[in-house]
Amino acid sequence: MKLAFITGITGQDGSYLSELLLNKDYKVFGIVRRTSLLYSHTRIEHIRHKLTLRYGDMTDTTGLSNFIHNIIQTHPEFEVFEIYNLAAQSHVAISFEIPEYTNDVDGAGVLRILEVIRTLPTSIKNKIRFYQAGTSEMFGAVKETPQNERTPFNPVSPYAVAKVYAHYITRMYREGYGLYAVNGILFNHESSRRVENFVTMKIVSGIKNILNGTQEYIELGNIDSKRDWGHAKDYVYGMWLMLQQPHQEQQPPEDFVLASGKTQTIRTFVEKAFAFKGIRIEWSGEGVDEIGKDAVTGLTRVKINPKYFRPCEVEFLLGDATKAREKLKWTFEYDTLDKLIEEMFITPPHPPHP
Ligand code: NAP
Ligand code: G4F
Repeated sequence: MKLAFITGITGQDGSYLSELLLNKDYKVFGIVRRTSLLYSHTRIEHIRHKLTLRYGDMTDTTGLSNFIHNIIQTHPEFEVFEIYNLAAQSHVAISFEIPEYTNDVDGAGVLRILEVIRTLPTSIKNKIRFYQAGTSEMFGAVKETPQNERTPFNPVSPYAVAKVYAHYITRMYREGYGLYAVNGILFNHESSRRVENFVTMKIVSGIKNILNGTQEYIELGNIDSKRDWGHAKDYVYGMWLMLQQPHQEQQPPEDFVLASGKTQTIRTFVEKAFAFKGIRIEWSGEGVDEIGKDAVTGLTRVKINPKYFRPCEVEFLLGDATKAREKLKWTFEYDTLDKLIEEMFITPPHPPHP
């Protein structure tokens, strides 16, 4: 029996990873947070009946520990138990507003899980594999281009600083205690399941609203930063591959970058997304006064609003995933921004319920 526990199971990546693992015959467990709304798990509603969910929170050691122990005790015959730590306050701009909470969840939360694993009996611990959801944001004000597994980190947000802590504590538990614990360093990945406060979905839904007459224009912050975008479905496959590396004492598992190897500005994303709906955007003005107009109608469709600027910005990201391609044989289906944009437009945000 193969077991998997996913923190962050209700998130974009958690939903795709759950689908992948269920298709591979894993028994999948996850924690969900208690909220005042009864049902806010729209991304996993279609597979909910196949999942074992329990309330939990990355800030609550007891709950995490009880759940992990309970899974092990009720499945004594398990062959392998993979733990994917995807839970995070994952919004960079919001991390400047709630830095302490972000640190607690994204940084200390990882340590809480690692400690639970470390203190298990050796015979059990040896069958556990741990994945930590690291991020290209850790490269921050980048020190070299493209960024790979050897590029030094230079984080510039509370989110990224917490993730750097998570990266090193995961590595330390691997090197110091021999845990099978790996860091994925994943560049931006999006999908039709992305929420609208990330820039890609904000643009896609803004365009949909403009076309149905409920919105006049999209307000954005820095449109000249560059991102290396892929599709979440391809990236969760890479996470799974990272936990399938051979495990020998002399050869501990390794960390991997997942990236598309292409970088584009937010401005290009805007132009391509409008172009997908047959609208050409013409830019005029400068700085906060810059606007994007529909080249045919002359109507303003994009404005700059400084409220979306960040105290520190990651201006440029471009990943080099050579190691993952060569060692893990990782491949990705969504190899152009156009394909990604098309998927974001045409697929309904919530998978149909059974
Ligand atoms: P997401 O959609 O924001 O999902 C985050 C998940 O974490 C949600 O399930 C959320 O639960 C959960 N969560 C948040 N705070 C929690 C807490 N205190 N306790 C327990 N669960 C909590 O993020 P994603 O895009 O799927 O990303 C998954 C992971 O990869 C994150 O760690 C993110 O930082 C990292 N990452 C993402 C990208 C990317 O481009 N998407 C790139 C690199 C790394 P609720 O549904 O209750 O909010
Ligand atoms: O879509 P974003 O908010 O994503 P960001 O900051 O790159 O973070 C995402 O990718 C990381 C991997 O590198 C993950 F670790 C993280 O969890 C998350 O998934 O912003 C992208 C860019 C930024 O430069 C931002 O300043 O778009 C710029 N931007 C311009 N206007 C905007 C907006 N971002 C948002 N969210 N909203 C705007 O209105």
